[in-house]
Amino acid sequence: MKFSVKLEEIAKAIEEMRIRGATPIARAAAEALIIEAEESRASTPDEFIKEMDGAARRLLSTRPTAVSLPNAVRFIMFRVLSAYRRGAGLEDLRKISIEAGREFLRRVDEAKKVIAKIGSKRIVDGDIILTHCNSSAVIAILTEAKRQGKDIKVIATETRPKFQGRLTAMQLAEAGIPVTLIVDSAARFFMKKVDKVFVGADAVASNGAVVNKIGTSMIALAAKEARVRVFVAAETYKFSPETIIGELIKIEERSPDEVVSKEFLERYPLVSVRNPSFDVTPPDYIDLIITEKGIIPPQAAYLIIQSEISEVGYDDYMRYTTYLEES
Ligand code: RUB
Repeated sequence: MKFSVKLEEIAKAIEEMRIRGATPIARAAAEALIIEAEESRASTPDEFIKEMDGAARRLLSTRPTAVSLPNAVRFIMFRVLSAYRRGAGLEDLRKISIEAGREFLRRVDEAKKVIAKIGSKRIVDGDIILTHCNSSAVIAILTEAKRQGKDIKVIATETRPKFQGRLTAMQLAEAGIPVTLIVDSAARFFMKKVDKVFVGADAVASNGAVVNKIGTSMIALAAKEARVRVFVAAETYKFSPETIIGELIKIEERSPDEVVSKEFLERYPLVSVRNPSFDVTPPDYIDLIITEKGIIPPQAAYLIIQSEISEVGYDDYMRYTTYLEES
């Protein structure tokens, strides 16, 4: 498969989590495809499509759970392949790829602003908010609430094993928001003091189930027990179209080295480590999902997916989905 060194660098950065979080991953994928199109040396439409296709497949192979990644790739490749099928020439295909990539990035940035505005309305003066992992959508909501002059406090879980909660604590502190960092297993201990839980999403299924950092479902369970409302911030490009035809979202399992050292495992061969990176929170444990199209109950996730698909037409959308799955 032929694609540029730059694209390989971006793919590696996603794999190794130097670029992480559903939105940054989607942005990086769109940027990588723009660069691939800009710098392509292909001399025919066939060669160009082959190169873009190789690039798309490499990006898709990096991390399996964040649906924002296939949705970003699909947004761009769907438009390029449709033009190719209509007989577009090389320069047109290049232009269409770049423009589609830029359009996706514009939508991502716009969605973040709208979500920050809509989500911040759900926060009132004095709220204590618990969050898990590091979601750029949640950070945007909390910093917007702070900008509006609301006096809020945040409890952030450290998020083992990669400690993304430290990033959250740093980013919120820089925005002037007081943060208490806790170990993940202290979430239920503190839940009595919490007014609202805000988390991000890597994927939203058509039944409203939310896939997010491992531990999210336990936090949602503790929140339900304590009658604390759970809000999920999820741009519409995190909704999974495949789930309407019964596909399950793949949960990434990462290396045991993130949990214990190789030496430890060598010393104790009877010990094994499991390291799933995400879990599924059922819709019953989620109060509302905040999207850039408005706030919805999780049960309305199907409608969001349907409206995304109807923008390009169901048949074409699904045809391209199948095409990607064959990769
Ligand atoms: C990140 C994570 C985040 C979502 C949403 O996991 O679970 O909550 O991706 O993030 P990881 P955002 O660190 O393994 O990528 O709101 O920025 O899209």
